[in-house]
Amino acid sequence: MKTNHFYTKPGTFLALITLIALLVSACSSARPMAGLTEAGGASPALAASETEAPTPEAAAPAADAVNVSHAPDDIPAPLGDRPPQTVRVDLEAVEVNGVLANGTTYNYWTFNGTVPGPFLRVRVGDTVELHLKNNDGSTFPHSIDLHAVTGPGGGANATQVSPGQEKSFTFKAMNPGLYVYHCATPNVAHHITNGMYGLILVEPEGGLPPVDREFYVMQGELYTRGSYGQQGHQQTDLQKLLDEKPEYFVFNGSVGALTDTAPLQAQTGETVRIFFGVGGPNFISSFHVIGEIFDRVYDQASLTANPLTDVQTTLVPAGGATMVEFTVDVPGRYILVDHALSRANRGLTGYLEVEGPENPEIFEAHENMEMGH
Ligand SMILES: [Cu+2]
Repeated sequence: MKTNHFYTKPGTFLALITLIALLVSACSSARPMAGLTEAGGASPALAASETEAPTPEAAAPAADAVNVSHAPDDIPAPLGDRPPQTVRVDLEAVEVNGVLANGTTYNYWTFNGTVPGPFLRVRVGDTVELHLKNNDGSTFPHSIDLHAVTGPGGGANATQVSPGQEKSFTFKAMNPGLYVYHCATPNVAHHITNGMYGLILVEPEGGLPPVDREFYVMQGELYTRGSYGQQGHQQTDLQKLLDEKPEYFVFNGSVGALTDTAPLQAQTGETVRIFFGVGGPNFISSFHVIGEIFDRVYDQASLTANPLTDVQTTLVPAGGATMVEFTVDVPGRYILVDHALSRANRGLTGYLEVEGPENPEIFEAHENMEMGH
């Protein structure tokens, strides 16, 4: 395993505890697909999520489970300095069995099959024609509320759409910023925890300052009947959802999405921008990158206020976002966490892997002698 660059100040008890917690988490986050292809039958209890029927033991992992996690580097290119225009956005609500963790599957509800949904990118002044289709294989109606919308329900009223149907509405992007969108069909918390959230960036006039790398990361939590790590196909536990007692916390939809499947990657000397949002539905994030300092935090995802500078950890509310920027100077593995670190033991870790020449002027580990006993 690579050397972990955790804290530059050695020897504190807190750092040691953090190290142990993260190592445990990192070791448990591997998620090979083996075992997921042996289960018989398709989609056991696909539509049972809204029922109260008890399932004392989880069914076998869903044989058709796919990777639903959105790749963190899958972002549309910056818009540049273009004038406002009319933009058509097509989204589709899709209910799909996905891999939640190693040997554990879950019936996700998604926009376009991924968690989070597509990263939408428009500019201030654009007129957005939003079409929401509900896949004809769906069991439930779905909808969309974009926080970038000025209008009733953020679009939710106009888009309550039954399986196999499509609805649409038009809005003008009035305010630049980075906004959460989510399904807003009751029970809304249930639709969000199942994966129906994403981010829409409304670029300010002239666009954002150029950076070398942009990443898309969202945090959410899941409420399964089985406890964290239990194998098999997991149902939603609506009582745990109501009680706000999640079993899983995840970046981009699943355990291991940003560690084993698709870690963030950069080269030394590059500037990195992370679009970070919290789908939730319930928990705020104390977003932190271990071993880095945010050079700039666009607090509350406000792109028109001056950014905060030199920030260690930033609060992101449920249904909120932030944009952070920093330069990576030293090669190694940097770990994305919510600094409420118990959550790292419930799946909430991501890696930023930085490659390039060592930079001993900024960081250098010493070759210490082993202490004999
Ligand atoms: Cu929905």
